[in-house]
Amino acid sequence: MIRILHTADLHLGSVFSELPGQAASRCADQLATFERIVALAVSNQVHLLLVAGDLFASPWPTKEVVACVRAGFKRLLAKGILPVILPGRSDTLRTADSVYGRGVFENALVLDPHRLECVTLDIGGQALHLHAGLAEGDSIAWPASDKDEAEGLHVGLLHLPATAAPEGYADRLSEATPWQSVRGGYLVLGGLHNYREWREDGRIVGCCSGSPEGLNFAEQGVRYCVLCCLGSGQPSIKKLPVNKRFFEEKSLDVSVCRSTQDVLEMLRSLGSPDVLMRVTLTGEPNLVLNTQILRQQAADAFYYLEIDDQTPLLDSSLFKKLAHSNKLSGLLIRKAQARAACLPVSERHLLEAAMRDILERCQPLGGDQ
Ligand SMILES: [Mn+2]
Repeated sequence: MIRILHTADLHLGSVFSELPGQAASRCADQLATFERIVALAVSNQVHLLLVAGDLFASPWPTKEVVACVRAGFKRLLAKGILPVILPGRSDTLRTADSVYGRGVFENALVLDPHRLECVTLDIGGQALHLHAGLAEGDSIAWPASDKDEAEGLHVGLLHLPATAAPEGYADRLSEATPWQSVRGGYLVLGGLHNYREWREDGRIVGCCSGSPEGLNFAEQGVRYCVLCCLGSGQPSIKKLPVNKRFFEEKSLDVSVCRSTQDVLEMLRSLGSPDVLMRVTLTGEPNLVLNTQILRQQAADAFYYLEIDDQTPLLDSSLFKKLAHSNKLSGLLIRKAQARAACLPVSERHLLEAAMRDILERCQPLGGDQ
C-alpha cells in the first residue's frame, strides 16, 4: 500500500491586493496552512507529498517563503516522506531564474511538465510510476513511455488551466492515459482551485484538492488536502480539512430592521474571527444604510468584512415617504424619481448608487431621516 497526501494551488507569497489591510496576515495564514499540510503528511505516515502546481504565487518567491518551504520539506524528508512538486502556471519552471532552477529544493523531486517525464520510484519494494502531464488549452499531453504497461502503481500529475471546464475534461482524463486504462491508477490534479473528484463506475480515477487556503470569494468554505491510498485494489481517498480562514458569502434581509442598530446586530450575529465575509443587504429598506459605517462598527466581529447594499431604493416605500419631505433630501429624491422614470433599467442602478452615496453622507449613524 502506498500512501500519498496531495495538494495544489497554495500560491504561497500571494500579494492579496484586494485585501490590503490583511495582506501580511493572509501570507502568514498560507504558510501556517503549508505547515499543517506537512504535519498531516507526517501524522498520516504518507510516503509522498505531491503538489500539483502553483506551490508559489510566482516563480520568484521571497527568501522567507522559500526558507519556510525548505524547512517543511526537511521535516518531511527526516520522516522518509518525499516531496514531489509539479510547477504550475503561477510558478512556472520555464522562466529565467525560476525558484526551481536554483537548486534550493535539491532533495525534493521537481517534475518539469514540459519535458513530459515519467519517473519511477521504489517505495518499500513497490514500483510507483509518476507521469507528469501537460494541459494546454484544450489538449492534454502525457509522457510517451514504455512504462505505461509496467508492473507497479501509476500516478499522473496534471495542472489544469484555470479556465478548464471540469466536465469537458472528464472523459479525456482517463482516455488519454494509457497506463490508467491498462493498469488502473490515480490522477492528482491541480489548477481548478476548488475540490473536484472524477469517478468511473464508482471507482475514483482522479481528484483535484483545490486550494488549501482560499484566495478569494470564489474559493469559499472548508478547504482540503487529500489522502490517497493505492494498492492492489481500488484507490481510496479521504478529504482532510486544512484551512485557517474561511471565505463566505451571505445575504441579509434588512426589511425587518427599524434602525442601523438593528442591522448592526444582525450583521454581528454572522461574525466569526476566522471568516472573510461578504454580506449582501437585500429586502425593502426602512432607512438609507451607510455601509461604510456599518462595516466599521461590525468589523471586529469578523476577520474581514465586505458589505454590498443591494436594497432597491428608487421604488421603495421609504423613498416614496421621503419624497414628501421639504428638506433637501426630499427635493433630491423627487428629482431622482423623475429622472429614473425616463432611464432604461440598465442605467437606473447608476442613479440608485449615486443616490445611496449622497444620502449615506447626509445622515448620521442611526439618524432620523
Ligand atoms: Mn493556481
